[in-house]
Amino acid sequence: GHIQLDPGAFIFPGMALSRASDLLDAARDIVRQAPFRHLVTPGGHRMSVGMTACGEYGWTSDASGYRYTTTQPRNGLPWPVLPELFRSLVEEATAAAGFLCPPLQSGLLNLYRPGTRLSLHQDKDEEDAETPIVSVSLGVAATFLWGGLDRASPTRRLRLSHGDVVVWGGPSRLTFHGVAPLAVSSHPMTGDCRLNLTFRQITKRP
Ligand code: MD5
Ligand code: FE
Repeated sequence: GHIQLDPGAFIFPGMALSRASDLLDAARDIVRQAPFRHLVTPGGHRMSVGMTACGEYGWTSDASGYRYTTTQPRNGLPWPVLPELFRSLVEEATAAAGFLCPPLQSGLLNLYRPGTRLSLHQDKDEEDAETPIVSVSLGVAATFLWGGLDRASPTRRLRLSHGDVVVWGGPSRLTFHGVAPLAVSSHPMTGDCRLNLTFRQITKRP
């Protein structure tokens, strides 16, 4: 079963559950090659989310702005390879949502600890404003904020739990969204953390 949030936006509760431990192993392997870091926004704020990436492109932020890079800013090396396990899950999820699977050019890993939050934003640093993004939630459950196409639109609060997969594309691709501060809680696979994986196409013509 699935929950439709809006046209083109779906939650698939538990879709990744049976693969969670393999997904976490693959994520740990990526983090060994490209450790989490706290990026600074162009406005000078240190983000509370720990971030890293895999695949052809990784998302970076600093004083000069937000952008995708093909190398890790800290050492100039390519981002770690995007694991096949991630690809197959994304293919399954996009098909279930009725989308064609986009060329997967980036996997972003977001680490939440107690109190970590992500303020309301649009994902608009990708060149195509319609291709779907897929996200996988692992570990401690979070309250997800789902707004509309204007920053001032009312927001719905939704729970994203371990193993839940979200797909949003088409008319919902530029919806404002965020994550409320993570509660102090514990999960057998991640301790007090939540790990969120998001998968994206970055360039229009890869
Ligand atoms: C996260 N990540 O949980 C969040 C939300 C990001 C980002 O926003 O840009 O890395 S991912 C889950 C998500 C995003 C957009 C829409 C919906 C879910 N949704 O329709 O429920 O780290
Ligand atoms: Fe986002």
